[in-house]
Amino acid sequence: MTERIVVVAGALVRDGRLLAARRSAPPDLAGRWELPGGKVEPGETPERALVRELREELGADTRALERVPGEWPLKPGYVLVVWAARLLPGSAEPAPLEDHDELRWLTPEEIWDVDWLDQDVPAVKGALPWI
Ligand code: 9L3
Ligand code: MG
Repeated sequence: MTERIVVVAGALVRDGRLLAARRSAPPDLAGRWELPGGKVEPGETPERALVRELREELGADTRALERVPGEWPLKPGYVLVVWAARLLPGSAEPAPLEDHDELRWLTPEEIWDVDWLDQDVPAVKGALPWI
């Protein structure tokens, strides 16, 4: 049986800006930018996985709003899906606590100023209508 691991990432939007996170690990991905997130665990919904991952990685409390249509292949056996998300009122300001070393809130004009991971490029394009 072929296992298919779903990686969920968040298009976290605030005041017309999209949060981009620069990876600090693993070495082959370090320095590249992504929509933050991670693997969905067995028995977990993608929405819950996203909220958990953004809490772990950014220290922020978020809500998954809507699935961004599409899915994008990562390494073999892994697929990327994206949800639009927002910060909950009273959440701490997102910070690069784990796996990232810099965050940027990008305006639509700045979206392509950062070096996105290859697989995140189509995912970010898909998320543009939410910004
Ligand atoms: N990945 C790619 N784009 C993303 C995310 C969140 C993850 N926006 C890739 C990087 C790793 C794998 O998926 O190869 C698992 O991600 P993580 O658990 O290391 O964040
Ligand atoms: Mg992650």
